[in-house]
Amino acid sequence: MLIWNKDIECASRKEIADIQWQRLKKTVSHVYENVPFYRSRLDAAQLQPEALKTLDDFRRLPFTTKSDLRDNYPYNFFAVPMKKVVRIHASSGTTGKPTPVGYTRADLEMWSECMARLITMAGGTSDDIAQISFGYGLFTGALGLHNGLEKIGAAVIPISSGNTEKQLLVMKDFGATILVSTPSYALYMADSARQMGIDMKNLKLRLGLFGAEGHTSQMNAEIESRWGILATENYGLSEVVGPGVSGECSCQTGLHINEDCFLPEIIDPDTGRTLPLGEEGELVLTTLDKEAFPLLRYRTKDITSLVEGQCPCGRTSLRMTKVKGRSDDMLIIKGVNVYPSQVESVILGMEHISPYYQLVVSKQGYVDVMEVQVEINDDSLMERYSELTKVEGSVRAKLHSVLGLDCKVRLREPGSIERTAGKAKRVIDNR
Ligand code: DLL
Repeated sequence: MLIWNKDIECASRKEIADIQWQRLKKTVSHVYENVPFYRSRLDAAQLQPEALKTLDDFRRLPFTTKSDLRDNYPYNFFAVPMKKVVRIHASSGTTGKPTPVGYTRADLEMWSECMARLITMAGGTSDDIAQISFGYGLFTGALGLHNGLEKIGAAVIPISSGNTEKQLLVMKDFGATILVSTPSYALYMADSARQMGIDMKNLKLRLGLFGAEGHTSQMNAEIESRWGILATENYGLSEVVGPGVSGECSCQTGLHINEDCFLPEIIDPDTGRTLPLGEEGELVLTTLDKEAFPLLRYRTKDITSLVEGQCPCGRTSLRMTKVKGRSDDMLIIKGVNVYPSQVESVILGMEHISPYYQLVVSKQGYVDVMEVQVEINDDSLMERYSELTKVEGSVRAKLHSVLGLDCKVRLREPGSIERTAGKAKRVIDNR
């Protein structure tokens, strides 16, 4: 199995901690000198750079949140003069203004190094032809993978997202071996391929590099079986770098974190208290090797846990488990906490149900009500009322037994839930 950067990816825990400590000191001095926001925060906490004595002291640093970035819109978090910035992306905020993030030439090099490691660990090589079906633009997904794939010597097809028929034609005729997209778009493309009568056996596709949204292992298995490929996932966020924070190797034992560049920790999202290794909570990341847009203890809002121990692939890095959801996507229905991913794991693989779903949340009086809308996979069922009732009942019963929650279920016709070429919208909140 190929390893892109063995010295780092297979380093001992002590070696990694030493690198992290050296880089942390540098980062804290850099932001103290160049970002007024951090200078005043660190002064207020009496944490001038020289106050940090060991790596563990990073837990005393103040958190950074999305709203801090918004308050400093557009460029007050940039730690270098614009003269040194060579790229600007922005986070895909669904509301309000996008948050710009900047990269120096060295940042772009670090980013593609991180991507090269993740692509190689998933099994990508210079023999591959990679179709990038993420939207190019302010979104970091497309160019992040693009640069990493070129770095390892793969041939990149920068087709961007949308126009699914053309995607499939190009995939077949150009002989793409790797697909880069969101998992939900990969699923939709597989459906479209079936409708177009494309036989997957005539495609050369062998590997998926999926990311930018959460999906359950059940959904991953569904994508793997429809395409007949190995589907791996990678994780990241624009504020911290874009894709490149972590990714799965072909053993699929969790997402290896590029720990020499991103220092991870898990906190209790309510109290901010650091949680022990293995416990589930909010991922917080400190960048260790960024010039233009360094961040201290950035609260990602993503819920996951950290796993240590050597992976069968030989890498020694901490891994994160699949992201369960975002803390702000968690619904509280009749006092029960529900993540969309839990609903996904319940409905995936159920008879007559296709893997498309949406949760519609509304208020009835003072109570939050959740309707789970799922698509049936067989048109003819729509005419058989008694069978429909049976299917609906079994979905409701399964949701009840797994989530401990009685929710409304609405069966929808095949193809009626919106498909997207980007990130799927799982929750419609009408409250
Ligand atoms: O989605 C960066 C990215 C692009 C990662 C392509 C991987 C592949 P943003 O648009 O800023 O950046 O959105 C970041 O997306 O905080 C997570 O909530 C979610 N996310 C990204 N990757 C995963 C993943 C990119 N593998 C936000 N699993 C993050 C679950 C993910 N959620």
